[in-house]
Amino acid sequence: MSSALYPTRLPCGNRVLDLSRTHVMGILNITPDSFSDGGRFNQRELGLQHARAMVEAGATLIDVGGESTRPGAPPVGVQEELDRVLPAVEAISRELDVIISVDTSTPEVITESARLGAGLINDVRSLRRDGALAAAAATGLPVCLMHMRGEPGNMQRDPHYDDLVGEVSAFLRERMQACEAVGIPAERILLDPGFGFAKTHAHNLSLFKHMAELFALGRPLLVGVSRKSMVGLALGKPVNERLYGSLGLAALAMHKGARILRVHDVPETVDLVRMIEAVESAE
Ligand code: 7PM
Repeated sequence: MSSALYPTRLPCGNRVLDLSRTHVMGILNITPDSFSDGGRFNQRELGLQHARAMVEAGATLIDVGGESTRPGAPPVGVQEELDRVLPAVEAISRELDVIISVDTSTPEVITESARLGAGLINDVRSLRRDGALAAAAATGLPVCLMHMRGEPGNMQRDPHYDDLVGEVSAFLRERMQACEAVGIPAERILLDPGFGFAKTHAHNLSLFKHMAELFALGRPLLVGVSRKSMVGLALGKPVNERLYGSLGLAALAMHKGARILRVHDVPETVDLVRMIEAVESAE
């Protein structure tokens, strides 16, 4: 399962990601509503502090996001997203030894983040927005393509699949081809099943169980399940009580061969990864 079929050295701007190992990607959400008194300077300091703590705890990537993908959330304007994301990218790039991933679908954010030191484009819309493919191609950076149907605003409206894994796989293959057509080669692509995006609870569980089938696409997988409804519904727990369930899924994703775990709880997940690595590297 974990003997990779792909090259293990992934250049991400001025850093290299070693895909022979499992990495923890820490989530950094930059939204004005996350702190009540949020002046921009204060926001920036808090964001940098949080990023620094995650890097010190062992995150090798920080995923910076300025647009809420929450179902029904109001869309964020381009300028507002730029104002949220770019200062964080700039500060993290200057201060910390980490690969910066930008969680965005917006061409202007892709272009400017790359200029300020981002190393990876993470787009829940798989570069389907106008201009996003060209913008990503021009950066020369790797991209993470994630499965989703529709838009965050309508994706949970009665999702249906005849062949869940087959349809997720076909979608990702089509997006890989769209990338290759604009000059983003397969070697620069990461894939993500998109847990919680246009999927029922049963879909999420089944897709997780059969995740390894997606390795037929020949690219490393990134998995984001941290604190998601998949955990909440299985355990009957609110978002602040989903740590242990999330860690269980992280261990299982790693066992199935996922290479990047996108999480909120970095120290706990890094311990988990290191523990599994200790066993798997034993004689
Ligand atoms: C509300 C709903 C808030 C959903 C936040 C979310 C992923 C991602 C997100 C993922 C990749 C969350 C999500 N999820 N990028 N961005 N994979 N590649 O729970 O699963 O963090 S946002």
